[in-house]
Amino acid sequence: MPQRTFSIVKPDAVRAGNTAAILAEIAKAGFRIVAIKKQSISKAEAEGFYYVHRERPFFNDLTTFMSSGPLVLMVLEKDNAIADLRKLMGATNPANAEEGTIRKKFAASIQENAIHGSDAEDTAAFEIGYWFAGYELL
Ligand code: FUP
Repeated sequence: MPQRTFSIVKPDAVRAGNTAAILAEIAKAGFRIVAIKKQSISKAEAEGFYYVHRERPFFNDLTTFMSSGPLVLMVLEKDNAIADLRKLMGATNPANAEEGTIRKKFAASIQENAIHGSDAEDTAAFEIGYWFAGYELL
């Protein structure tokens, strides 16, 4: 059975005009797009999404950034999707990201780091359900 994961092209990457290039990297790596939508999100929606990080010092800046402009929400599918997307993304801080990863190519900083990907099966299920209704998963 293929696995599903949740991903975001973050506002920095959308603003910089890198959406299509990032989608191309995702397609080249063999992911199927189950659902995709470009929209802006509110600060409150960002806070709910990043609820696990609510006690972290970067929570306010992170949720302000995530609600600063349009982003692209996606559900992606392939065998081993969660781990494979994390590998394709590269390290959270682009300074530590490996050559060839999306963050190495497109991210500017640890906060404005171009892409999100779920880190485990339970977070993927929460994140998919947070942004998409069942009937949108095709
Ligand atoms: P990742 O799973 O690689 O996206 O990283 P984390 O779950 O650790 O962090 C989630 C988001 O919080 C990161 F994408 C960016 C932001 N963050 C900061 O802004 N500063 C930090 O020091 C750590 C994370």
